[in-house]
Amino acid sequence: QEYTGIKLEIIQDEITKPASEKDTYDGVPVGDLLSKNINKFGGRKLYMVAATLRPETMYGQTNCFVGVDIEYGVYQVNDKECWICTERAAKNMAYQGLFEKRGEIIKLLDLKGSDLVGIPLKAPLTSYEKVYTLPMEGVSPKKGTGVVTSVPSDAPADYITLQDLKKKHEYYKIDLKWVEGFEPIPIIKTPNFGDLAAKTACENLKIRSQKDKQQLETAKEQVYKEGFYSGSLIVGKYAGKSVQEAKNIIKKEMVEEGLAITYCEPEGLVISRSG
Ligand code: ZZB
Repeated sequence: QEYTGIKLEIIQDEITKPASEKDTYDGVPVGDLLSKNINKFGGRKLYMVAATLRPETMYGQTNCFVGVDIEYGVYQVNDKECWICTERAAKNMAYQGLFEKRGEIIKLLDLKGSDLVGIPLKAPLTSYEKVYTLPMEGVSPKKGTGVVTSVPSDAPADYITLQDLKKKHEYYKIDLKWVEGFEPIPIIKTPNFGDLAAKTACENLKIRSQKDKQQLETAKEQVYKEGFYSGSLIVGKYAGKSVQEAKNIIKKEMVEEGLAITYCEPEGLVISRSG
């Protein structure tokens, strides 16, 4: 399976500001563990690396998802960058030559998804200036990087999770500011599902929450098909092009500009979101 790894840059100023000025998640100042260990990163920029099969949808990112109980690491890439992902993904990356020494990982810090919730990020191509890291129940530690970038216009699970978080922000212990005002952005036009395909699919199938796993699988398949075979972009440099045409061009450009990487997962080890 070939994914595009999208680099979402952690806004460092927000991490290093005094704890008293920070939002909190579950009673802890946002990014507390990172800020306490900031010297370990040697001034390198920190990126969350999200695995996607839909690089052409990056215009529609509204947030980033992690699993709160998933274990992540901060991995040294070179003298300028550190990436945050699961250890499993970091090892795959090392074997693919994405780090300085092939086959070798340098882990600078262990952390859990809950240590990342609330962190603001700069995401490539989207029109939101900053997006927040939020909790999602269905994130698999065994797929991709364990980090998911959220495109609620075209990914049913992302759409319903964002709705869930807005409705039940207290239950999920998140600050309303992290979700309020983040609406799905129409980026791809389709003949049967309109320009917010994920919303249409969730409504058609009467999906109410992120716990409707089976229905979400069905919605995902429908939206993948509709987008891939009949969708065309309505935003960005390639507006007017079909999804099929634009997908690889956009991916290639993002990789060339250092905004993304190609990340491959060994076949046979891929476990679907439904487990
Ligand atoms: C952005 C995006 C936009 C995605 C879209 C999908 C869609 P699949 O098809 O099951 O292999 N994803 C990536 N990693 C994980 C993970 N560890 N746990 C849960 N979900 C994960 O799934 C690949 C997609 O699932 C990825 O592509 C990512 O979401 C998410 F408009 O990235 B995608 C109709 C789907 N549309």
